Amino acid sequence: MRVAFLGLGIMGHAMAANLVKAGHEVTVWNRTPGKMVEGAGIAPNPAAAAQGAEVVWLCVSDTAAVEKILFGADGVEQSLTEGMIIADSSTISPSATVKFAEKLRSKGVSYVDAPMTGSKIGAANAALIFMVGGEVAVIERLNPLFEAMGKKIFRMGETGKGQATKLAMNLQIALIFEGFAEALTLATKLGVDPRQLVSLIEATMVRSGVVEYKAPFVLQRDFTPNFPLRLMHKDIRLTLEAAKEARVKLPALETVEEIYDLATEEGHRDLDYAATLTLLEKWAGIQVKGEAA
Ligand code: NA7
Repeated sequence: MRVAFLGLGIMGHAMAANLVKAGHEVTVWNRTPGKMVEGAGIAPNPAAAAQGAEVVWLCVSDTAAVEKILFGADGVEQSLTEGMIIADSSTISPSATVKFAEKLRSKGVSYVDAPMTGSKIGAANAALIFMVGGEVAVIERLNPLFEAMGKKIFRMGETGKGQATKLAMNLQIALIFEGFAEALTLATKLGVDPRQLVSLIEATMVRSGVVEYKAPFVLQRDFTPNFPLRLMHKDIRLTLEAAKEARVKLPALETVEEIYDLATEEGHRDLDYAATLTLLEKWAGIQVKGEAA
């Protein structure tokens, strides 16, 4: 398929590379010039990238970036053709997604929101899991692209439902990790070896994929970003906004947001979100260590 891929960050770069590998005709664009994907064409702006494309795929930071790329100067809007599909793998606002889709529908363009999970490693290995919103027939047309980048697709409903699902998923990751971090902090302060606590967690119903994935990094105090704190912070804010729009109260997430605010003030925005643990440690006056004390 002829695909324009817009946004070559950690995720987007690997996804575009996998589209090329699968034999698709890909043209890429990135806001900051200099990023490229071997085997793909490069366009100077989103409108030029979208020229003649069957599918325009986005993967950028936030709602404002998606809006600018679609509707700003030299935006995709300048190159729309009847039957084109726009797919967005950024994590952005569900209600803004619905508005963008409505605006584009009047021009004969379909919109699919396709945020994903699987992080950097999943993107590199074409093992992403997509949670998708859009019409069934449109999503089916995108199947060769989903298969080139991921291992599973879940259709969650109409356009916007992919983003709604992604927020509900990341809400759980943030809260599960916070629970784990608070447990490690308390146990350490009370004299329990954190490695023993982790072994116990793994043997009981308290275990979780989040803990299993994060524990080795935390015990080694390795906070290099797998999922940067700044992006989890953005997702927490998006989730609270979406909840407010829907008149839903999320008291636990509101509290966790404050921890992300403080972690950002402490300069941790580019570390992994697991670095939120360091605030708890500071308040408790301890450090969680992988080695026995
Ligand atoms: P990264 O690695 O932070 O990359 C972000 C990308 O978004 C990168 O290509 C940026 O371009 C681009 N970006 C950011 N703001 C803009 C604006 N205003 N206009 C155009 N392009 C922009 O993020 P990931 O790849 O890890 O994640 C991408 C999304 O997937 C995000 O929503 C996650 O929550 C999930 P730059 O190179 O900085 O010019």
